[in-house]
Amino acid sequence: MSKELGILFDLDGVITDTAELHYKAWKKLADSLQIPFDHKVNESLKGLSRMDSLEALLGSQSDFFAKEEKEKLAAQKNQDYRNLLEGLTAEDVLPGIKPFLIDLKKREIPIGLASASKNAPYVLEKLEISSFFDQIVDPSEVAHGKPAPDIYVKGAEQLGISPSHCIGIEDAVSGIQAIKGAGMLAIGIGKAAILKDAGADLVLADTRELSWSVIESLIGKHK
Ligand code: B16
Ligand code: MG
Repeated sequence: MSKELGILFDLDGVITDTAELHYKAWKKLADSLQIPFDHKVNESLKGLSRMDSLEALLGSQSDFFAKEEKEKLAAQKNQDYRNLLEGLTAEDVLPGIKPFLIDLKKREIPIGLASASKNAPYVLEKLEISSFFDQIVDPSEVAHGKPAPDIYVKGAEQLGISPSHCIGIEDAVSGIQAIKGAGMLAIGIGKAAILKDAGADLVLADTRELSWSVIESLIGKHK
Protein backbone atom coordinates (compact mmCIF):
# COMPACT_ATOMS: atom_id res chain seq x y z
CA MET A 1 0.00 0.00 0.00
CA SER A 2 1.34 3.43 -0.93
CA LYS A 3 0.84 6.66 0.96
CA GLU A 4 -2.51 6.98 -0.77
CA LEU A 5 -5.31 5.73 1.46
CA GLY A 6 -9.09 5.92 1.63
CA ILE A 7 -11.37 4.65 4.38
CA LEU A 8 -14.89 3.43 3.69
CA PHE A 9 -17.35 3.01 6.54
CA ASP A 10 -20.45 0.93 6.85
CA LEU A 11 -23.19 2.75 8.78
CA ASP A 12 -25.44 0.44 10.77
CA GLY A 13 -23.35 -1.36 13.38
CA VAL A 14 -20.20 0.70 12.79
CA ILE A 15 -21.14 4.37 13.06
CA THR A 16 -24.41 3.93 14.91
CA ASP A 17 -26.61 1.11 16.04
CA THR A 18 -29.73 1.43 13.95
CA ALA A 19 -30.24 -2.37 13.90
CA GLU A 20 -32.65 -2.17 16.84
CA LEU A 21 -34.72 0.46 15.01
CA HIS A 22 -34.76 -1.71 11.87
CA TYR A 23 -35.84 -4.59 14.14
CA LYS A 24 -38.75 -2.63 15.62
CA ALA A 25 -40.01 -1.58 12.18
CA TRP A 26 -39.66 -5.09 10.66
CA LYS A 27 -41.24 -6.67 13.76
CA LYS A 28 -44.30 -4.44 13.41
CA LEU A 29 -44.68 -5.50 9.77
CA ALA A 30 -44.07 -9.19 10.51
CA ASP A 31 -46.65 -9.13 13.33
CA SER A 32 -49.23 -7.56 11.03
CA LEU A 33 -48.60 -10.37 8.52
CA GLN A 34 -48.47 -13.01 11.29
CA ILE A 35 -44.99 -14.04 10.24
CA PRO A 36 -42.56 -15.07 13.01
CA PHE A 37 -39.72 -12.57 13.41
CA ASP A 38 -37.14 -12.27 16.17
CA HIS A 39 -33.72 -10.74 16.86
CA LYS A 40 -32.00 -13.76 15.34
CA VAL A 41 -33.73 -13.25 11.98
CA ASN A 42 -33.05 -9.50 12.26
CA GLU A 43 -29.34 -10.26 12.72
CA SER A 44 -29.30 -12.10 9.38
CA LEU A 45 -30.73 -8.99 7.64
CA LYS A 46 -27.76 -6.79 8.59
CA GLY A 47 -26.26 -5.19 5.51
CA LEU A 48 -28.99 -6.48 3.19
CA SER A 49 -31.01 -4.02 1.11
CA ARG A 50 -34.58 -3.17 2.09
CA MET A 51 -36.11 -5.43 -0.60
CA ASP A 52 -33.71 -8.31 0.11
CA SER A 53 -34.58 -7.98 3.80
CA LEU A 54 -38.31 -8.13 2.99
CA GLU A 55 -37.76 -11.27 0.90
CA ALA A 56 -35.88 -12.88 3.79
CA LEU A 57 -38.67 -11.91 6.21
CA LEU A 58 -41.40 -13.31 3.92
CA GLY A 59 -39.43 -16.51 3.29
CA SER A 60 -41.65 -19.22 1.84
CA GLN A 61 -44.60 -16.81 1.80
CA SER A 62 -42.91 -14.55 -0.73
CA ASP A 63 -44.80 -16.05 -3.68
CA PHE A 64 -48.14 -15.04 -2.18
CA PHE A 65 -47.34 -11.34 -2.62
CA ALA A 66 -47.32 -9.44 -5.93
CA LYS A 67 -44.42 -7.08 -6.68
CA GLU A 68 -46.60 -4.00 -6.00
CA GLU A 69 -47.73 -5.43 -2.66
CA LYS A 70 -44.12 -6.04 -1.68
CA GLU A 71 -43.24 -2.47 -2.59
CA LYS A 72 -46.09 -1.23 -0.37
CA LEU A 73 -44.92 -3.40 2.52
CA ALA A 74 -41.34 -2.14 2.16
CA ALA A 75 -42.60 1.47 2.03
CA GLN A 76 -44.68 0.87 5.17
CA LYS A 77 -41.64 -0.53 7.02
CA ASN A 78 -39.56 2.39 5.85
CA GLN A 79 -42.11 4.92 7.09
CA ASP A 80 -42.07 3.31 10.53
CA TYR A 81 -38.25 3.23 10.45
CA ARG A 82 -38.07 6.93 9.45
CA ASN A 83 -40.38 7.80 12.35
CA LEU A 84 -38.02 5.98 14.71
CA LEU A 85 -34.99 7.74 13.18
CA GLU A 86 -36.46 11.10 14.19
CA GLY A 87 -35.36 10.36 17.75
CA LEU A 88 -31.70 9.89 16.76
CA THR A 89 -29.20 12.48 18.08
CA ALA A 90 -25.43 13.15 18.13
CA GLU A 91 -25.33 11.01 21.29
CA ASP A 92 -26.12 7.94 19.20
CA VAL A 93 -22.76 7.86 17.40
CA LEU A 94 -21.02 4.69 18.62
CA PRO A 95 -18.13 5.22 21.08
CA GLY A 96 -14.77 6.05 19.54
CA ILE A 97 -16.16 6.90 16.09
CA LYS A 98 -16.19 10.69 16.41
CA PRO A 99 -12.56 10.97 17.65
CA PHE A 100 -11.50 8.53 14.91
CA LEU A 101 -13.24 10.65 12.24
CA ILE A 102 -11.66 13.82 13.65
CA ASP A 103 -8.21 12.18 13.52
CA LEU A 104 -8.68 10.93 9.93
CA LYS A 105 -9.80 14.40 8.85
CA LYS A 106 -6.75 15.96 10.52
CA ARG A 107 -4.58 13.54 8.54
CA GLU A 108 -6.49 14.46 5.35
CA ILE A 109 -7.55 10.85 4.74
CA PRO A 110 -10.51 10.71 2.32
CA ILE A 111 -13.57 9.22 4.03
CA GLY A 112 -16.51 7.52 2.33
CA LEU A 113 -19.74 5.84 3.36
CA ALA A 114 -20.72 2.49 1.82
CA SER A 115 -24.04 1.76 3.49
CA ALA A 116 -26.86 -0.31 2.01
CA SER A 117 -29.26 2.16 3.58
CA LYS A 118 -31.07 4.68 1.41
CA ASN A 119 -31.66 6.57 4.66
CA ALA A 120 -27.92 6.98 5.29
CA PRO A 121 -27.67 10.73 4.45
CA TYR A 122 -30.56 11.42 6.86
CA VAL A 123 -28.97 9.28 9.59
CA LEU A 124 -25.61 11.12 9.24
CA GLU A 125 -27.47 14.42 9.44
CA LYS A 126 -29.29 13.37 12.62
CA LEU A 127 -25.95 12.22 14.11
CA GLU A 128 -24.40 15.60 13.12
CA ILE A 129 -21.41 14.00 11.35
CA SER A 130 -22.27 14.56 7.64
CA SER A 131 -19.39 17.00 7.19
CA PHE A 132 -16.78 14.29 7.84
CA PHE A 133 -17.78 12.33 4.73
CA ASP A 134 -16.19 13.25 1.41
CA GLN A 135 -18.36 10.74 -0.44
CA ILE A 136 -21.56 8.81 0.21
CA VAL A 137 -22.44 5.98 -2.16
CA ASP A 138 -26.08 5.95 -3.24
CA PRO A 139 -27.06 2.27 -2.86
CA SER A 140 -29.72 2.62 -5.56
CA GLU A 141 -26.91 3.32 -8.05
CA VAL A 142 -25.22 -0.07 -7.63
CA ALA A 143 -26.42 -3.19 -9.43
CA HIS A 144 -25.95 -5.70 -6.61
CA GLY A 145 -26.24 -5.26 -2.85
CA LYS A 146 -23.88 -6.67 -0.20
CA PRO A 147 -22.36 -9.33 -0.18
CA ALA A 148 -21.59 -8.30 -3.80
CA PRO A 149 -18.59 -5.92 -3.91
CA ASP A 150 -20.37 -3.23 -5.96
CA ILE A 151 -20.98 -0.67 -3.21
CA TYR A 152 -17.32 -0.75 -2.08
CA VAL A 153 -16.02 -0.65 -5.66
CA LYS A 154 -18.20 2.41 -6.25
CA GLY A 155 -17.07 3.97 -2.97
CA ALA A 156 -13.42 3.71 -3.99
CA GLU A 157 -14.26 5.11 -7.41
CA GLN A 158 -16.05 8.10 -5.83
CA LEU A 159 -13.06 8.74 -3.55
CA GLY A 160 -10.81 8.48 -6.61
CA ILE A 161 -8.62 5.88 -4.90
CA SER A 162 -7.81 2.37 -6.10
CA PRO A 163 -9.64 -0.33 -4.05
CA SER A 164 -6.26 -1.88 -3.22
CA HIS A 165 -5.48 1.37 -1.35
CA CYS A 166 -8.75 1.41 0.59
CA ILE A 167 -9.79 -0.06 3.93
CA GLY A 168 -13.43 -0.96 4.61
CA ILE A 169 -14.95 -1.18 8.09
CA GLU A 170 -17.98 -3.44 8.61
CA ASP A 171 -19.90 -5.30 11.30
CA ALA A 172 -21.81 -7.80 9.12
CA VAL A 173 -20.64 -10.94 7.32
CA SER A 174 -22.24 -9.72 4.06
CA GLY A 175 -20.33 -6.45 4.41
CA ILE A 176 -16.93 -8.10 5.03
CA GLN A 177 -17.53 -10.29 1.96
CA ALA A 178 -18.35 -7.16 -0.07
CA ILE A 179 -15.12 -5.41 1.07
CA LYS A 180 -12.94 -8.44 0.31
CA GLY A 181 -14.67 -8.95 -3.05
CA ALA A 182 -13.75 -5.36 -3.90
CA GLY A 183 -10.07 -6.13 -3.18
CA MET A 184 -9.72 -4.00 -0.05
CA LEU A 185 -8.44 -4.65 3.45
CA ALA A 186 -11.33 -5.33 5.81
CA ILE A 187 -11.71 -4.41 9.46
CA GLY A 188 -14.54 -6.23 11.19
CA ILE A 189 -16.30 -4.88 14.26
CA GLY A 190 -17.80 -7.59 16.45
CA LYS A 191 -17.34 -11.32 16.87
CA ALA A 192 -13.85 -12.42 15.78
CA ALA A 193 -14.65 -16.00 14.77
CA ILE A 194 -17.56 -15.14 12.48
CA LEU A 195 -15.97 -12.07 10.87
CA LYS A 196 -12.55 -13.75 10.41
CA ASP A 197 -14.36 -16.61 8.68
CA ALA A 198 -15.99 -14.08 6.36
CA GLY A 199 -12.49 -12.85 5.41
CA ALA A 200 -11.79 -9.91 7.73
CA ASP A 201 -8.08 -9.00 7.90
CA LEU A 202 -8.53 -7.68 11.42
CA VAL A 203 -11.40 -7.87 13.91
CA LEU A 204 -11.94 -5.40 16.74
CA ALA A 205 -14.45 -6.23 19.46
CA ASP A 206 -15.63 -2.66 19.70
CA THR A 207 -15.61 0.67 17.83
CA ARG A 208 -13.62 2.16 20.76
CA GLU A 209 -10.60 0.22 19.47
CA LEU A 210 -10.49 2.05 16.12
CA SER A 211 -7.46 4.32 15.89
CA TRP A 212 -4.80 5.54 13.50
CA SER A 213 -2.26 3.13 15.01
CA VAL A 214 -4.58 0.19 14.20
CA ILE A 215 -4.76 1.40 10.59
CA GLU A 216 -0.97 1.83 10.39
CA SER A 217 -0.28 -1.62 11.77
CA LEU A 218 -2.83 -3.24 9.40
CA ILE A 219 -1.23 -1.51 6.42
CA GLY A 220 2.23 -2.48 7.68
CA LYS A 221 1.26 -6.16 7.80
CA HIS A 222 -0.02 -6.12 4.23
CA LYS A 223 2.73 -4.13 2.53
P1 B16 B 1 -32.79 1.11 4.36
P2 B16 B 1 -25.63 -0.86 6.53
C1 B16 B 1 -28.16 -1.64 6.18
O1 B16 B 1 -27.25 -0.70 6.62
C2 B16 B 1 -28.79 -2.33 7.39
O2 B16 B 1 -27.81 -3.09 8.08
C3 B16 B 1 -29.86 -3.26 6.91
O3 B16 B 1 -30.48 -3.90 8.02
C4 B16 B 1 -30.90 -2.46 6.11
O4 B16 B 1 -31.90 -3.33 5.60
C5 B16 B 1 -30.19 -1.76 4.95
O5 B16 B 1 -29.17 -0.93 5.47
C6 B16 B 1 -31.14 -0.93 4.10
O6 B16 B 1 -31.63 0.13 4.86
O7 B16 B 1 -34.10 0.36 4.45
O8 B16 B 1 -32.68 2.26 5.32
O9 B16 B 1 -32.49 1.53 2.93
O10 B16 B 1 -25.25 -1.87 7.56
O11 B16 B 1 -25.28 -1.28 5.12
O12 B16 B 1 -25.18 0.52 6.85
MG1 MG C 1 -23.66 -2.83 9.09
